[in-house]
Amino acid sequence: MSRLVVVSNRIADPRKTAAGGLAVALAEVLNNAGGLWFGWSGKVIDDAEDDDVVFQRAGPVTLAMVDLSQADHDAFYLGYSNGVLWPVFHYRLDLADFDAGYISGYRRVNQLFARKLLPLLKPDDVIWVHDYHLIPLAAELRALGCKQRIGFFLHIPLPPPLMLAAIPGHDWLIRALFAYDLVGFQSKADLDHFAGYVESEAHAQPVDDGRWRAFGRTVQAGAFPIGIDVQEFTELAHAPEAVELYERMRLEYSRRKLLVGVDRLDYSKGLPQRMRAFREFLTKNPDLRSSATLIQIASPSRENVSAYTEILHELESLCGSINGNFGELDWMPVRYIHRTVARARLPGLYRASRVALVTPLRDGMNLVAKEFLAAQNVDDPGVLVLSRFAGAAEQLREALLVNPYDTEGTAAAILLALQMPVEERRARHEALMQTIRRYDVHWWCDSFLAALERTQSEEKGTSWLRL
Ligand code: ADQ
Repeated sequence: MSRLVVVSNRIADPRKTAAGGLAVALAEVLNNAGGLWFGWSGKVIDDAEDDDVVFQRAGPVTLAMVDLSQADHDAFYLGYSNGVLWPVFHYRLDLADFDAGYISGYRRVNQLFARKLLPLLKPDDVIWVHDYHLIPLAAELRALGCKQRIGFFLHIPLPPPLMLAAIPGHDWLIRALFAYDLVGFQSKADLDHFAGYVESEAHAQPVDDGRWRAFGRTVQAGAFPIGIDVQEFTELAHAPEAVELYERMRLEYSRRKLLVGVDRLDYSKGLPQRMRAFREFLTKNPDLRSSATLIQIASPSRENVSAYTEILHELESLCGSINGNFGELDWMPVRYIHRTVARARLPGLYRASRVALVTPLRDGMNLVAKEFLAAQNVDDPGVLVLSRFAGAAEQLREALLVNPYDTEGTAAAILLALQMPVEERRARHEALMQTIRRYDVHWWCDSFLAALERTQSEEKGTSWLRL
């Protein structure tokens, strides 16, 4: 069997998956199959150029890590990845900083990764590259002669062709995707954007189902919606830490229904819009006011990127004014917590909540939506209010789908969710559970890797890939 090599910007010890999300999903694949996980160590040092790869053994997995210099970190990570690709891919051209220096730093780090990774590879390795930080990695590896199968998965959305075309160097970026054997997206919408872009901008020809030919090369692309480990998360909901939190919340909020939001504090998550919708709900339903409390957990994220400080202040001021205007001596409508909740406690919080508000303006998938469902009591489940702009909305049709820009519509959905009879809650929850069980994280890994294995091998010349 081939060895699996996973490459992602950040890596984590797969035996300790405290962070959730991508780290948990990748740990899952690697722990099962064993293999190599290559990425940035998280360390920024004065001069990383000649630094060696640091290895660490973590059960069946070898972690291989490189440090970044301050200049590379600033241009690659802060500048291009999070200052250009993250906002544009989340449809926020207004927040992108197209400083011309960033793209060369982005390319430099991808070249550094390729140079350091290449000597570690075995001939029949299968390489799986993750996310927007590393789009050109396969092209850089191919330029050094790498012939192994390489797959790429984009965890965030791909915007429509014209929006993509606003990025200076967009053609370079998308051409680099053709160095992969398989490119995976979270949703059909993202795949359609890819097809639209390559057909209109790169004059690519659709070859057959899911394959496109351009730049003298053929690439396979598909939608592989990421899932969670439903069984693991359900078990976590019954473990002591979650149960303890659940019981404490139930006691403290015995007279109220809880609404919950759990997000990284990011402008893509629609937090101010969510607060405005909740304010609208409180305004329109004075009789229900003191019977509902919204707990919003927003974990600190990328605090050295300026757009993030702005969203932090906006959210704080909205929560403050809602509590100031609607609060009573014995009731505050919003509890806003600017911290990460330990993964082991999250299911307790989800289970104690009647409603989850998962209302991003744009999201690749959103795993919180799936975790909330998995943590519910099947006899008395809560209701998922989900943005139609989350990748998860393509799959989770039985959730209450909302347009997060529509304050009144979202407020109406909150009311509906709080008043939904138990029979309807059960029926919706059962249908949603079927979907998340069927398309869980194991399905995601297996189907992506099987599709990568099936890709037809093609002469992987190196010359056309020079960017
Ligand atoms: P994220 O944008 O980080 O991930 P999401 O999928 O919602 O978003 O969450 C990832 C994980 O982080 C979840 O397991 C969640 O429990 C955890 N998490 C989020 N906020 C937290 C908090 N405040 N405290 C504790 N834990 C928290 C990116 C894409 C998503 C995509 C994932 C996986 O942006 O669209 O679903 O990758 O592909």
